[in-house]
Amino acid sequence: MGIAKRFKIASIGAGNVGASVAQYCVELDLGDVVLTDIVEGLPQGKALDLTEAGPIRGYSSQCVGTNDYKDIAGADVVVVTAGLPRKPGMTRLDLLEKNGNIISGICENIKKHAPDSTVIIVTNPLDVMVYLAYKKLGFPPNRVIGMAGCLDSARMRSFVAMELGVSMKNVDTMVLGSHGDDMVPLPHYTTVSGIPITKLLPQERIDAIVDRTRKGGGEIVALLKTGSAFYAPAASAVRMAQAVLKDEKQLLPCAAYLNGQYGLSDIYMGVPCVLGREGVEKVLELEISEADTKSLHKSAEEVRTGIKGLQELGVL
Ligand code: A3D
Repeated sequence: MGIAKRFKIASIGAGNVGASVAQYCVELDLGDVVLTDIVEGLPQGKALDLTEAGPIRGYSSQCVGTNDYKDIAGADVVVVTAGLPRKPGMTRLDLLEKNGNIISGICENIKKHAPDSTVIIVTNPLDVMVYLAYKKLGFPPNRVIGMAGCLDSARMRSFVAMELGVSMKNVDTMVLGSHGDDMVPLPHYTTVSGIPITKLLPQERIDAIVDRTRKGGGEIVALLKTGSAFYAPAASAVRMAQAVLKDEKQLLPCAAYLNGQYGLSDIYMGVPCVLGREGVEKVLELEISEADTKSLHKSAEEVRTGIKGLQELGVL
């Protein structure tokens, strides 16, 4: 029997999402975690606290906290959550300049210390930040992935399950496009144990679920009042990290680099991806309606506006 490899995961940003990423990783015994932040003591304190939970929760993965990027050396997967979260009333594009500069600096360090890693970006505005990271890292596009569709589809799955009173595990769905109001949830690819939801719910309930999915991030922001969602975002990023580390060939919606698929090029957008050891190993081109194609292209326009914004600001 071969000896199992002990993976290393770097979680950059030890805030709400980053610390939850670390927690889910150790709970799943996915690998050892290096939690990194610019705030002194924050990653060290959270890492020590997680380590002390280990004997009770029964994991053997280790978590260390650091302010020094040298410690991410050898990471197999790097999850980037550093940046400012969206505040109530703030659009994702408001965050552009601030988070753009943060991502640029972090990419320099990833390039230097973990040049062979696969990078998962979570920082908003997601589709623009992952494109920026791809440009700054200079890695092949399959090794730079954005987390959004996985979260948006998890939200839609939970809303469908709540509506029908069935297990969330029975619901499957697909959400394309950018992470924001222009995302494209696909009810026609949403099923409950193989049954299309179009056979289970009237159109107006489906429309309401689609609308709630689009506004899912804002719903949590409005409830929390400070900060934004973190449990489901972290769980989604860890789902993706697991698919890469364990070479699972999982079909998940992720923000991937497009090179002509869906009629879009040189842009990151949410599309169905097969995730494995090589990162995005395949992008699936689904047959979608004319209206959905139109929404997808509208959503791409939003992303291009963000990219242009970064160029005008001199960040890209
Ligand atoms: P928060 O709890 O504020 O944590 C952010 C952390 O980043 C803080 O601890 C900061 O100190 C740290 N940080 C800032 N600059 C740097 C830097 N240069 N290097 C290292 N660490 C730094 O926020 P959060 O964890 O709630 O959210 C983090 C990001 O994820 C935000 O941009 C959110 O908008 C985004 N987010 C995206 C999604 C998606 O679905 C795409 C979901 C949830 C959150």
